[in-house]
Formats: sequence, structure tokens, C-alpha cells
Amino acid sequence: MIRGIIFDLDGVIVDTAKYHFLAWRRMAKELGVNFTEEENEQLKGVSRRGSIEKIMRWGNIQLSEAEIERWMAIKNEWYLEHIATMDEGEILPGASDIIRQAKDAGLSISLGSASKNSRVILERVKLIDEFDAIVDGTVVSASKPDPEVFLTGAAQLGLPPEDCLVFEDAQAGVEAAINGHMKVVGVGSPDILGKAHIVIPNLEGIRLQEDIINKI
Ligand code: G16
Ligand code: MG
Repeated sequence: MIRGIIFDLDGVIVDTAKYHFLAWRRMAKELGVNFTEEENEQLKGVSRRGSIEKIMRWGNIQLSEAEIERWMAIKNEWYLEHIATMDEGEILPGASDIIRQAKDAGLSISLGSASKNSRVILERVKLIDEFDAIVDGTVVSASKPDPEVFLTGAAQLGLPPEDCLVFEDAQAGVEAAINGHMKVVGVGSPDILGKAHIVIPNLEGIRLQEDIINKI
């Protein structure tokens, strides 16, 4: 029986991928490499470290350990400048409503994000008080598709993984939920998220009980 919901952040609750893109593209430009929106798509759900390593590989550039650390810090400063102006208007359609439906149904809710900036973002969009647990890149070490982030979320809610339902927009995130023996709703394209138990294009108009829980 589903007793808890774990939400990914970027791509499910807010669209911060556009801000990651601007910051990574600025870094790539300074390093003299190209960085496309298609490449940015492949960074969804990937950690900051994993992202810079991919950009280095795509751009065929080498950086020392110290330079990697420095660029990650600079990229994050630029990213923080973008998210500093976020407000409730940036919550993706249907996300607040699904959270409300979960709470009205007496379900516990956790965040399960790769981001180290999740608390800042949830504060900016005024959703931070809705969560019973916040598990993000500051508390877990293994990246999705490792299930650590979701298993930690389930544990913090005091629930077995089988009683948790994950909402994810990234392939690695869907795999992480499956690896953790949880039910997972893919939010996005079935071409990318085909392993999920249910795939929906977005959260708009979704009835949590009828459209998801009863069918999963
Ligand atoms: C998010 C984004 C990723 C980003 C990662 C780390 O994951 O989808 O693109 O690289 O967080 O973010 P930060 O640099 O803020 O620590 P999620 O799991 O919320 O989709
Ligand atoms: Mg995501």
C-alpha cells in the first residue's frame, strides 16, 4: 500500500534545468568548448561532479582536480544568481496540486533530489514546509541510478521502500527508484522513461488516487 511519495525536484516540481544550462554554457564558453541544449538534457538528474566530467569529455578537455573544484564552485555561483530570483510562479503546473492531494490523503512526502541547492529552491518557491523529509545531494553520496537518495527518503519517512511512490523526470532517476524496489511515475516522454510503472507527460490535471495509485 502506498503510504509515502518521494518527489524529484528539477523537472518535477520546478524547471531549474534552464538555469543549469545557462551556468554550464557560460562555463563551457570560458573554457572554449561548445555546450548544447541537447547535451544539457543528458545532465538531468546527474550530480554536479558527474555533469562537469561529461562536459569535459564532450569538449575533449582536461582539467586538474583543483580546476574541476574551482569551476564547479564558479558554475554554482552563477546558478545561485539565477535561482535567487525564483518564486512560486516557477512551480511546474500541477505540482502544488499533487502535493496537496498527497497530504489530504494522509500520505507522507519526501524530496529525493541530486541537487545540493534543493533547500534554497524550495524556500524560494515556498514549498519547503510541505515536506516531511528532504533528502538531496548534501546528504547522500551515491548518484542516481543508485537508489540511495530514495531509500534514504523512505527511511526518513519511516516507510519500507515498497510503500513509496517516486515521481521522476530523468532516466537515471526512474532506474534509481526501480533499483530501490519502489513504484515510479515517469514525468515526461515514454521514449526516455519507458521503464517507469506509469508515464505521464506532466502533472497537470493528474488525480493522484484514480490516475496513479489505483493503476500502479
Ligand atoms: C538536479 C538536476 C541536475 C543537477 C543536479 C545537481 O537533480 O537535474 O541537472 O546537476 O540536480 O544540482 P546542484 O548543482 O544544484 O547540486 P534532480 O535530482 O533534482 O533532478
Ligand atoms: Mg529531475
